[in-house]
Formats: sequence, structure tokens, C-alpha cells
Amino acid sequence: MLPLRQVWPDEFAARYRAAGYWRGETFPGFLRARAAERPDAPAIIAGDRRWTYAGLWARAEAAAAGFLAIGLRPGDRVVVQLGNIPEFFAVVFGLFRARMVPVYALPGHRLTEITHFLRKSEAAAYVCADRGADGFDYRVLARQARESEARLRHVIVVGEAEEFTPFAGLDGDRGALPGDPDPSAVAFLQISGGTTGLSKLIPRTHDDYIYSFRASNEICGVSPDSAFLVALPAAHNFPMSSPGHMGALYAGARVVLSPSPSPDVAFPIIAREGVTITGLVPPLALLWAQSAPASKHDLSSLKVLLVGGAKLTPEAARRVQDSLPACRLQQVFGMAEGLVNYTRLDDPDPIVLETQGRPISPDDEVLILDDLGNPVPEGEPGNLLTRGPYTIRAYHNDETANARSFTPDGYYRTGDIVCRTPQGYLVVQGRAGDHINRAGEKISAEEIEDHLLAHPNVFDAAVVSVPDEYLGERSCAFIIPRGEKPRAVALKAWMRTRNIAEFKVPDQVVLVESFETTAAGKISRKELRARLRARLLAEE
Ligand code: J2J
Repeated sequence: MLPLRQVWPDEFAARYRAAGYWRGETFPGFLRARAAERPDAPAIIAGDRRWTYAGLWARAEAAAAGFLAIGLRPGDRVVVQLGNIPEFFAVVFGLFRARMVPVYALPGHRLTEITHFLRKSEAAAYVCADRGADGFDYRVLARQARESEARLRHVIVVGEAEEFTPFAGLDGDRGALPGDPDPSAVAFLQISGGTTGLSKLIPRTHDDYIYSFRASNEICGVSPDSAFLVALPAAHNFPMSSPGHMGALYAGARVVLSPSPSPDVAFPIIAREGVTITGLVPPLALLWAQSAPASKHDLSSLKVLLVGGAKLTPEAARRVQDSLPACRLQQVFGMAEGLVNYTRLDDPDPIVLETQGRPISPDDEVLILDDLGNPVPEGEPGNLLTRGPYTIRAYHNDETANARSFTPDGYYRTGDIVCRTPQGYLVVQGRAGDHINRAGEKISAEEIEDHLLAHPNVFDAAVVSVPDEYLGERSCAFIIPRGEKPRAVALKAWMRTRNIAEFKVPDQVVLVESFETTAAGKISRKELRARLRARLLAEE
């Protein structure tokens, strides 16, 4: 098995420790401490199910012992695909406790993505629910994955397990549990937005990740009295760590789970549980803004609404802020690779409405460079590069991506185009790469083109993003047909048979005779996509 590593050069690591960012805390260590300090305080709330801190810790220990009892070993990677259910927390803290490494898949991922994660991480196990909130049967996916992935030894199912191992029954000898992990070790693998091709795996350490949400707690005002609503999928980096459910558990606060982010589901939960803080992507924030004023539910407990994942325009920000007057809007611009920026709760309105915030840490180093790698003049747009105490230096098992995404001196090329205000706040302008940010879900144009090219009647395909009133951006596939012209609906239906996440199916399909590449001959895919996008917008 390839070792899991995330290494900062010694002088950086020493600096981050000396500054008190990396304190040697670990995931099992902090949860054990909270369970000892406040055993009876509520930790996880989902409908009528309520787990205290002691209850959560006991379930994590039982799960950890159970994982060992069925033959998993410390160091094993385990792909976890669970929605917003309490067992998500028992599973991942169980894995942390047993020194195993969760790989976070989203509920929307399908066989293609799961197989990729299993392979790239060399996973020994896959944990899923029997069915998702949408009725999807993950056991069918598990059966298919097990056929092709010889390394996959265990499938553990929350709910009706059929031929697989039921999660509910897992237990074992607590005496067999290992000691706590090294704080500088990789705790889990998060997944990248996948700007080129398939998602990359992001190794995050206990030290660096815990710093990011501990500091986020301070910036977002999370205290033991807070109640954080997980409305977006729990496995996504934003609701996990900005400040997220991990921040809330670190603070000893309540984590409240919503099975859906829609106002009709989330509002009654906010009222019933006295939710104080949550995070949303812009389209959902706008939906909440539309529903809140007329809602019969008391939303007055909600004090902080984080919005991020995609650009919130100043007009949209104003609408969100005005519709929830008792609640402070906080913009967040983050990435699973590390760097997170927030507007501060005491920032004046123009900053909160017009910028995407400033970095968490005084040691977040930010460069804004032109395409030749030279710094742009103050206030001008440029490519954002960053390094710091919680930004990775490398992806797992992907030398090509590492060569492309990191500079020799360790800066991560975010792919985002930003400006910086004189006070150091970032304003996102767009991005350099070709991905579609569809309501916060990142889609790689290249990955979708690859799928389309497998269709017998597709000669060539180019996938571009187009502005969309509701989603922010939607995807449009330009297709040059071969032989019989495929119909748009049929092509979309065929894409669904590729076992990919639904959000990756192109929203729009346009058939063209050719891509009209100029006499100059070959142009780059990037240039081609830009021209097609311009043509579509001009025609609209
Ligand atoms: C514009 N683009 C944004 C914003 C992210 C907190 C919040 C979000 C994420 C996330 C996260 C944006 N305005 N406010 O992990 O901890 C785009 C950028 C960025 C990419 C990262 C967190 N907030 N983006 O969205 O890894 O293009 O993380 O590089 O999914 O989302 O995507 P992801």
C-alpha cells in the first residue's frame, strides 16, 4: 500500500507548532476529552434521535473495536458514503479511534466515482447506508464494486445489510484498540472538486485540520451553546470544517442534522432545536431568503449564516442579509485543499456583501500572480496561490496533478482568479481552469467530455459552463455527432447509465457541425471551450 503522507518542510512545521496552530491534538483525543468533560451534553441530534457526547464516544469505541474484530487493521483506508445520519459520526470517529482512514464520498456519487476512490486510496472497506434519502440502493453499488475491486474486503452497511456486514452489530474487544494516532499523521482523505479529470484525494492531518476548525470556531463565534445545522452533505469539506460539525463537536456544541437543505425541511428543525449557525451554497441561501420572511417557523435563534462554495454576488448577498435581519451573513471562500477565507462578524456591510473574506490565519501566505508568474498590481485580478498551516503540499498518489498544482516552493495553485482589497480581503472573479461550479458542486469539463466520447454517435465533445440564474452556473455539452444524430434527452439518459453522480449529467446539449477551429489549425481545449461559451451567450 502506498504510504499516506502530508509533509511540510521542517522549518514550516516548527513555525506552525511554535505559533500554537498545531497543538498535537487528534480526532479521537478531542472527542474523548469532550465526552469526559460533558458526558450528558447533546452531541448529535437527528429527528428524535439524540446522542450525548458520552453516547457518541461509546458508539465510536464500539465501532472501532468492531472494525478490528472483522479484520480491518490500523492504516487501512475505508471509503465512507453516508448521508446526514448520526451513524456518519459513529463510523468516522470509530475509524479515527482504530487509526483507520476515512475517505469521504458524497451521497450523490455513483459506481464510477466510488470505484475511483476505492482504487486511488487502495481501500480495504466501503461503508454505506442501505438506501439514501433519494431511495438509491447502495448495496447494488457495493455488489458491483466488489466484483471489480479485489482489494475491497469488507462492505459494512448501516441499515438492512443483506449479505454484507451490518454496522449495528459491530463490536469487539476494547482492549485491542490502539493508542491515539500521531497528530502529524494523515487522519482522512477528503476529495477535490476535480478541476481536471477525476477527483483527487486530499490527505489532511490531525494537526492541520483541527487548527482550521478551531480557528474557524473563533471567527464564526462557535461556543458550547451553539447548535450547528448540517444542511449540506456532512462529508463535504464546507459543512465539515467551516466551522462545520467538526468545529461544533470540538467546541462541545450541538450538531443538528437535516436530511435536506430545503426550507420546508430545515426551518422546522431550526425552530425546534434552536439552531444558531449553519452553512449554505448561494442558490440555497437565496431560496431560504425567499422563504424566510413568510415562514411560520421561528428562525430567530439563527445568528450566523455562512454562504460559500460558489460566488455570492453583492445583490444576492444583500437579499440574503435583508431577509434574515436577526442573522449575520458571513461569506466563506474555502477549498478542501486548505485555505479558507471568511468575512468577520464585525465587518461593516460593504465588506460582508462585496468580498469573500480574508484568510483564517496570519500565516496563510497568499500570492496573486499573472499567467507568467509575476505579482499583479494591487487590486488587479490574478491567479491565487497559497501555502500555510492547513493547506496541503501534495495530493495522494497523483504525481501528475502534484506537478501541475504545486509550485516547487510549496504553493498550491488554487485555479481561482481573485483580486485583493487594500485591507487584504479577497474578491473572487472567476477561475483559470475549466470546471463548472454548479451550485457549489464542481464538475470537471474533461471528465464529462471523456464520458461523452464513449458514445457511439459522438465524434467530439466540449463541455462548458454557462451562467444560470438559479444554479450560478450550469453545464452545456457541445457535441459533434457521428453517424445518426443523438437526441439530447437520449444522450442525457445514456450519460446516466455511466453510473456517475447525477449533477454531472449535462444540463444542456447543443449539436454542432464542427467546432469551427480557425485556419490557424489546432487550438487548445481551453480556448475552444471559451469560444463555444462565447458563441452560446451571443446567441441567447
Ligand atoms: C466563489 N468561489 C468559491 C466562494 C468556494 C468552505 C467553503 C467552501 C468550500 C468549497 C470549502 C467560494 N466564492 N465563496 O471547502 O471549507 C470555489 C473556488 C474554490 C472551490 C473549492 C470550505 N467558495 N469556491 O467549496 O473544495 O473555486 O470547497 O477553489 O468543494 O470552490 O471547492 P471545494
